[in-house]
Amino acid sequence: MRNWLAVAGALVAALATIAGSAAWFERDTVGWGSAPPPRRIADDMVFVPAGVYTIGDDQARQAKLAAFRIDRHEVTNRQFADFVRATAYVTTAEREGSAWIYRGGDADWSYVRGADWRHPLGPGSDIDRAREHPVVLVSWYDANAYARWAGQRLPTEAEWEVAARGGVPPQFGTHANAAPATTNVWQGHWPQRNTLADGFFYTAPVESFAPNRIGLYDMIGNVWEWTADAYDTEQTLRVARGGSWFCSANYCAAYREGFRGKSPPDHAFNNVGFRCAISE
Ligand SMILES: [Ca+2]
Ligand SMILES: [Ca+2]
Repeated sequence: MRNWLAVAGALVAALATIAGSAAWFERDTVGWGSAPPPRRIADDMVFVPAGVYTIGDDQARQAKLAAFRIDRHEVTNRQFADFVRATAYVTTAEREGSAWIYRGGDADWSYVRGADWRHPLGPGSDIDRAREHPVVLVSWYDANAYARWAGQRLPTEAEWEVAARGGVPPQFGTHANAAPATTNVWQGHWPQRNTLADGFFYTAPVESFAPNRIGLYDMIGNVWEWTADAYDTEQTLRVARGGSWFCSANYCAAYREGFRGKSPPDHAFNNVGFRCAISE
């Protein structure tokens, strides 16, 4: 099973050996679960004024938007835990008993029993030291359930892109394939090498990197973010945006504002999360 959000060229998935996986986990100590210095994360939102904005990846299109606010950072494990505590919500992955995780090596994505938002690397993993990391292994339905509880909603695809661009119109025909230096993506050639130049193999605590021009963190990288919209008229896939820690230049150069990722709404991956928006 390919991660729909990995996009990029075909690659035959081969099962990683146990030894191979172990080696990758060893190198991961700097990434998933590393304890960030204690700091207070403000869960506020950023205002985006009404307007007609130019967006698009290869081609300009106009998006007419009403004013809205969007979360400054991806929804964290701490926030999602508050939701689950208040509602006893059970996620899609918990109901199904399995979810999609990447365990290093060239096995691509594995449907792992016991993987869910509390166990983002499967059984034996936890989020004890990852309260301020983005929640992962949440389906599109889970993201919507959280948003409803919070009195919010998922941003539309256009809202997400306008916010990510932060007022800078797209420059067409200038896609840089190289990984951006100021966000959590995959540096090096996937899958053989992750240089960890950004310090993280998996997720980073939100707000670990500089914000964009309007104060939004991790719009690009860290985790893909579900949006409200269907990918096309077939309505079977939902759009996610921004790329993730899994995106490398050779496999998934999706770490840009205009790139349209897609995934079935009931799939949960450990590189996909979300943030919320609210209409003014
Ligand atoms: Ca990284
Ligand atoms: Ca992100």
